[in-house]
Amino acid sequence: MTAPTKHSKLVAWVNEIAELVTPDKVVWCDGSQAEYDRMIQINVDAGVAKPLAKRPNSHLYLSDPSDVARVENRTYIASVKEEDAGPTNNWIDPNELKATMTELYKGCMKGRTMYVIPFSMGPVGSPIAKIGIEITDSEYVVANMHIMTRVGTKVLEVLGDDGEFVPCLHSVGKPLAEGETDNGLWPCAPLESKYIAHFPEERLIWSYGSGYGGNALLGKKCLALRIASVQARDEGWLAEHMLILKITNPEGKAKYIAAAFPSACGKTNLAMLVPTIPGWKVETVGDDIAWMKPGKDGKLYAINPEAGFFGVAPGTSMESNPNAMLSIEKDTIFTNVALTEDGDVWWEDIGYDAPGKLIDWKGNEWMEDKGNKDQAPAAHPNARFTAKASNCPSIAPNWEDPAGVPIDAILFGGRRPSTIPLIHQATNWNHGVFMGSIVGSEITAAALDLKVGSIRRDPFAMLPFCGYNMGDYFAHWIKMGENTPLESQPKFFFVNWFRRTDDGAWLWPGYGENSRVLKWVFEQCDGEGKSVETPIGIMPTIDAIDRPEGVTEEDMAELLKVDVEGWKKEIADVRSEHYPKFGDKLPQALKDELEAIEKRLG
Ligand code: O2Y
Ligand code: MN
Repeated sequence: MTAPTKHSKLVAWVNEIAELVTPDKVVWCDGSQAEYDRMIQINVDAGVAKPLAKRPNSHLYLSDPSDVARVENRTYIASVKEEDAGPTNNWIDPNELKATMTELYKGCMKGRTMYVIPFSMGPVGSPIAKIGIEITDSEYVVANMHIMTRVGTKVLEVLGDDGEFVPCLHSVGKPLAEGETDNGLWPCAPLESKYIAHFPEERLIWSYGSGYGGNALLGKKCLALRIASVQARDEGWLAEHMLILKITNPEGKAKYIAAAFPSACGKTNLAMLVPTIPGWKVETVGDDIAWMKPGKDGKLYAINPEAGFFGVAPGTSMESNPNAMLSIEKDTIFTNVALTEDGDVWWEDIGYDAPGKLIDWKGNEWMEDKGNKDQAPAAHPNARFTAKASNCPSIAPNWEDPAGVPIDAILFGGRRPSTIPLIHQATNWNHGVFMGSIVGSEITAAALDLKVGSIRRDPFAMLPFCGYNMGDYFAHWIKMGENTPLESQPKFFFVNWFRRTDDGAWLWPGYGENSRVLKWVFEQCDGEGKSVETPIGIMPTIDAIDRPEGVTEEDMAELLKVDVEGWKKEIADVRSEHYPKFGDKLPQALKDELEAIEKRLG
């Protein structure tokens, strides 16, 4: 196929890769519906995808049991200097890694088609958007990229003859012999030859051996976070693991909130929240990634670089997230959920019992056995839906505004059963950066490296996604504050929906009731909330947030208490365990914040 572009650098790269990976043919993707349908049909014919009778234009894929999630221990930041990857990333010398991977790539697309996917992260042509070109041998990846990004000819038009793009090379690492097909099996390579590699100085991504999610849809975590975070540092903006939501009060005044939470804290649920407070509206701009750039007025303007949701299915129900459930009624790719006899999907905590005999994510027959607490789940815990943002009933009408939306507030949060109150606010930008730097969730089940009850710190929820030294990343955040006029700065908050009583019961109902907390955030942005200064920051007065049903005055007092002893332990942990990891890269401004809060706690 001749290249549909005169971009000589792009054409040369595509030819160079084709020579290395020796596919049977090369196809340039145009982003059309016909192309999407073709990709799915190829997979259906090969037995790796099933049409779902109950959901129009929707399909089920079951992956190989070894290829079910991002592989952090096979993910590398191959910066020229090891120090630039920092203490929180895996590093291999880039020349060594390229040599290893080049050997793996040799002939790896034999028997397959090599697809060239031009894609835009962000509305095509937006001044905040970036263009990537993904080469892949996976039809599943092409179809998912159609949903998650903007793909095709229009992207090549914006790229022109010499525009900048991020080359993203992907292979499942499973060449086919003459006449061989996938024959119902998800193609991938064994764990020890999987590599998810980032070359930050070259703005280059190489992925080998996995066909799943963040390992293979290279626009998402690889480009929009790891490589973009490096671009953002160099160009003076922010690439963040944050949802973006629009909240409108009963008078019709709107504000925009970005929020960072570690995995499994309900980011997608918050982005699609249905408020319980009358007259208030929440709309979705994005559920996972925010790119924020200073506008002419000094404010940060954010776009969601993605065009879809790659959401976790288990736990998603009409109760926890009705907007997500409605988004996936059609045009959806499901991965590793269970299949019902009548051609629908099912997963744990979908809100109703399994309707009879299922096929589980491993392809075996499965009957729900409620008496058996040890029954293996029907859906893999990291099973996913890939759904178009435009199919989401709560999508904000301006979610694709190329100029972005002005950010009024930034939230951080984690799963913290004790100590951290329902909400507190930073007194200034640097205090906000301090809050972001200590984000984490409590370990509730034995993990390899951490004991139950300890805090797994995940600064800014960027631990697996920062493409450079996290100490330098903190410094970049501090610098962004210095460059943002005080009156244009967003307000920073720390929220915690996950407080429990001593008996383990939830103190706060969460979900739609979180709108009560967002209302206080809204009011604080206007300087109208009822608040009080405390040693840990600004907090709501006891009557500032309306109590939902079931939350007593005592519960509220507990939720808004400053647990001085707990905080002293928290801060001691930051001083002795967390901050030392960053050595002399830790900015002085954060050392100052640490000292200041220590002093305030007495
Ligand atoms: O396991 C994967 O490959 C997906 S990870 C993911 C997907 C969507 C949004 N966020 C995440 C994440 O790990 O933060
Ligand atoms: Mn995420």
